[in-house]
Amino acid sequence: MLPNNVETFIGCDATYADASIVLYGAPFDSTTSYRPGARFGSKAIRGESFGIEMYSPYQNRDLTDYAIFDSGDLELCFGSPESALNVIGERTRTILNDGKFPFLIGGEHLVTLGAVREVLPRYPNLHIIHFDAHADLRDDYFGAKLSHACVLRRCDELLRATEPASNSQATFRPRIHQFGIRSGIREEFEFAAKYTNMHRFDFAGLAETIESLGDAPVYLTLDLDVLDPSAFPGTGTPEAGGVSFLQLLSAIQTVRLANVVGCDVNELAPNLDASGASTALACKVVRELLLALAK
Ligand SMILES: [Mn+2]
Repeated sequence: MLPNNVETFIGCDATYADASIVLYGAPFDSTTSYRPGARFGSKAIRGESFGIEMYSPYQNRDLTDYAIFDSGDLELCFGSPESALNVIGERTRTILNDGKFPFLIGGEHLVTLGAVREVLPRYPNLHIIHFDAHADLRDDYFGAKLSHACVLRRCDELLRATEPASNSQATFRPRIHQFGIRSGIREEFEFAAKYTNMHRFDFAGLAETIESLGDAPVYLTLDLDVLDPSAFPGTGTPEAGGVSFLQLLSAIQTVRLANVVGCDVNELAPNLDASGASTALACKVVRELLLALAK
């Protein structure tokens, strides 16, 4: 008897029954507005994860200490964003129904919507923490409502559709908290001023935001292009002026203090960085997030 050739993210080989965290990949980039390649992100992260260690000297924690299951990549229709979102949603729902933590790896940023559609009904008081270079608050992108440039706008619609009546205009409290944002059209920034808690350029204000949330459930969506392109060039829409890897690690340690109920990491396009350093960085971000969120 020989084992099957089954590749997982390094150190994530628990059985599904035992696992508290479930990884799932969404290899989808059909709405990417500039340079494609994020469809290869989840597979590259899984494959290259064997180039990093399971142990984190930052956290003194090791992936072997936790039960994490990697369910592999979903099969998604590249020609139909709605179909792809449905498949992502089905997998998210299964993971949540089984009492486990959904950890999605993109893919482009639109994949987040598939997960949030399922996490929100379970946690009606959900807040979203959003790390990104881009506001992603366009109402449409050349007429398309389902685009990675609109994903937080679609999430905002979902959140505000479930807003309790007590949260009236006068006392409105945003439930989308954005950090690192340094790109968008004027209308997105005007929208953010009204409806989201946007912090430009870096993570200033993150600790205060997390503290204000208390025990409220939080979904973390991490677009890796929040990083400076000097550290992370392998992405479809690089924006100069981003945060450092160490700043991002520090922010992850802050988010850890929140009641995080699901997360995703997206927008690695491994083909756009021939050195492989962007993929190696993404692997390390996934490891650090897993270790920070594992119970
Ligand atoms: Mn982005």
